[in-house]
Amino acid sequence: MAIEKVDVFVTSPGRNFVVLKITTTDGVTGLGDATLNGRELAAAQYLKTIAPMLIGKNEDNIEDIWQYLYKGAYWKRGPVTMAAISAVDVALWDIKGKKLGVPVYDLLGGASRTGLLTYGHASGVDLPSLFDSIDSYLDKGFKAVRVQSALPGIPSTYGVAGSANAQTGKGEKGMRYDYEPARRTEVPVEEVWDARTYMNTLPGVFEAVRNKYGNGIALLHDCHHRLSPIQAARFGKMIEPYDLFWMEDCTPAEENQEMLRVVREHTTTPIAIGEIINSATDYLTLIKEQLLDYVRSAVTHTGGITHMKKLMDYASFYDIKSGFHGPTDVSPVGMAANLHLGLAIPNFGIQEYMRHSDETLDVFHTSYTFTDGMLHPGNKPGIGVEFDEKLAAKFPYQPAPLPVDRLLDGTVHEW
Ligand code: GCO
Ligand code: MG
Repeated sequence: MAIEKVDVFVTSPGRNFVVLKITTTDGVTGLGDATLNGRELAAAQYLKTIAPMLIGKNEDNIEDIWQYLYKGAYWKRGPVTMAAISAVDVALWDIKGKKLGVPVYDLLGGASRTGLLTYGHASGVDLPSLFDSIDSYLDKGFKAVRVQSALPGIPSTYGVAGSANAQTGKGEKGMRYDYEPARRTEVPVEEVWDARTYMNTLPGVFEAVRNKYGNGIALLHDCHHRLSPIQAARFGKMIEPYDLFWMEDCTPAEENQEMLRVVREHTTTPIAIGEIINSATDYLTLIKEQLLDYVRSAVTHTGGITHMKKLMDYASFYDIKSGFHGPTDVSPVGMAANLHLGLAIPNFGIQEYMRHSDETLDVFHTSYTFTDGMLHPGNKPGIGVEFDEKLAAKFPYQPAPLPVDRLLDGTVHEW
């Protein structure tokens, strides 16, 4: 019983993914996800660097292997390191589940609920197209939707289907977008951002949505790190009447976490943050000072199930809940890992769900299910995802960096 083989794949069925496959001497295989959007090859190279260190290790010792990779690297944390460690960790949980014949959530303490409340991404270039988009999510059974809107005079806006750089899914007009890859090119596209236009527009959009749909549905919104602390504080206050489930990444407080104190002092709009935070230690202040309500990390980017479980257990003592990152740049393997963890922890909040494209799902065969607005990881042993290596080989990597943002005067801004 030992790790015999470690394979790293970079494939691009619709978008780029980094997949890890670990095979044991008994022939059991496990899958992990190390997709780092726009920097995929860096994560793949990290995995290739650590692959020989894994050979011969006992695959049962997940915690020990985690510590070996984390402490043994000396260079701790960081998105590339933590995505690579995550891939190994999830592959080992997958193997353990398969060996014991149980789904991973069972190994984490069992199911704490029957399914995971999920939110989809609604967006519009104007109110009618936004309403169409919300309707299409409600028709599909979603009970929670993220609402993003285009801004007058700004050609393309983050998260909006139909804006200049968004790639709208075929045959699903107004329903889905794959914002990333913004374009398959080596050099990022550039976009424009203006906070004044945004602050003048969005509260009216939420008001119109509440007037049309009432208070029964949960509404979420992603500010994508673009507001200054005082703008975020004001924005949170302005949107309080519309009762948002959360405002996400209202200010770039991943780096200077004290910035969130300013926001907290002024508004009761719940705060979600962390999709680019990649270690539990980077949450210590945020949690202890209760500067957030929802942890946005994904298992893929934050050291795997082992590390995220510790993070969420600590958060539970402060009644802080999960809102794991689930964009299409988290592969179906990473998504399944999110779902197993989310089903098991007591402090689950909500799960983001951007359905992967059909091309992606031809390569990754998933067993998670979506019913009535809820996701469930399924009951197959392990994480329940299979990877078609032959088909994956037909989709070679193509560079697709995330966009870069500039203010109206050309200054580079947070994207
Ligand atoms: C989200 C995110 C994504 C990220 C993307 C970057 O809330 O889903 O903000 O849209 O921008 O995952 O790779
Ligand atoms: Mg986000």
